[in-house]
Amino acid sequence: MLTTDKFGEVAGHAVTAYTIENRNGVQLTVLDYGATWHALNVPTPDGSHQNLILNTDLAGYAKPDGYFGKAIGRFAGRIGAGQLVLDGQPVAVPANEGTTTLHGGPHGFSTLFFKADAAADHVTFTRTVTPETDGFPGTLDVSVTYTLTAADEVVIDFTGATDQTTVFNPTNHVYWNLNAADDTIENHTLRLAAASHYELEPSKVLTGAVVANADTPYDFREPRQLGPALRELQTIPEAGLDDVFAIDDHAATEPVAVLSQGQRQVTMYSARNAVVVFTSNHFGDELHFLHHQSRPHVGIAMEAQTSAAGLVDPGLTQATLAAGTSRHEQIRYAFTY
Ligand code: FUC
Repeated sequence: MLTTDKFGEVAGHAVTAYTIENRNGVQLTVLDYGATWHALNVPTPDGSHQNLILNTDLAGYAKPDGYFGKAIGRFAGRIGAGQLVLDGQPVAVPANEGTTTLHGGPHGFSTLFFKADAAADHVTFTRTVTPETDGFPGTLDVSVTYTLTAADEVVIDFTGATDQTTVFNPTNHVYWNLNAADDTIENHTLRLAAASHYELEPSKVLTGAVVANADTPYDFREPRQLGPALRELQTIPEAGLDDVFAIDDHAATEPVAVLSQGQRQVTMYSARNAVVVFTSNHFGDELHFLHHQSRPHVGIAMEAQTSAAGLVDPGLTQATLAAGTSRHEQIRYAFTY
């Protein structure tokens, strides 16, 4: 079942919210601004609903950081100055974090208005992103489809088709908080199919070095509570996780990440070779959420993507999309509540 509501206005553009409800009473709400995942309301034992993701209002979504529930592209994660090489040529792209291009730069997908095509169980957002739009080469036809299945899964399908060689490395920046009360994610348990992660420069671009996770706070190959791991990381400047995990080779039926708290669980499937895990480490009063007080570790983002390691090692999988080609990427989240 589909409901369409006026959500508000940003910079003179009307923003519409699309809510899909499945037969179990789960409600998925998405916005045409930033192709944003705004809410995942699950039924509670007392007959009401609870939202399992962090969300904000239009003023919050219009801020350049946070990326709450936003579609991210053309390139999820960080492209350091001079790192992008396409068809053997260095390509400059606009920076939005010092000299780094984060999450598609200042005019990435998260900032754009999309055309919506909504049905009973899915909403497709489409947009043509030109070099004039975001400063990346190639005119890219993008679609982002959110589907809520009867089996309680949210499936996000991204497609990109380009006329000139570019990059296509989309993700979604949803932050989870599965608690029934307003608490942090320190009581959540995480499993991550990753034997290693990438070393980062202080600017958080990759050095190219790979670090084994065994016997470190980064080892989530067996389910582990986040609180103790985050406490071990309080001595580093990030004071938590903001890391690029190298996902182990896995079958399509194998999840890349499992997050749980009590009987609530989110299981994430992706064919790609990296997940960035970010635990909202320095969140404070500058942010405003509809159902949570902003504070460190109020949410966890698990961003499935193609590793930025391809930018520093040409031998690794690249996010390149060749001229005249298209690609489909999918992230699937199965949940219990
Ligand atoms: C993640 C992080 C970044 C940033 C953003 C909001 O992708 O890697 O550091 O803070 O989220």
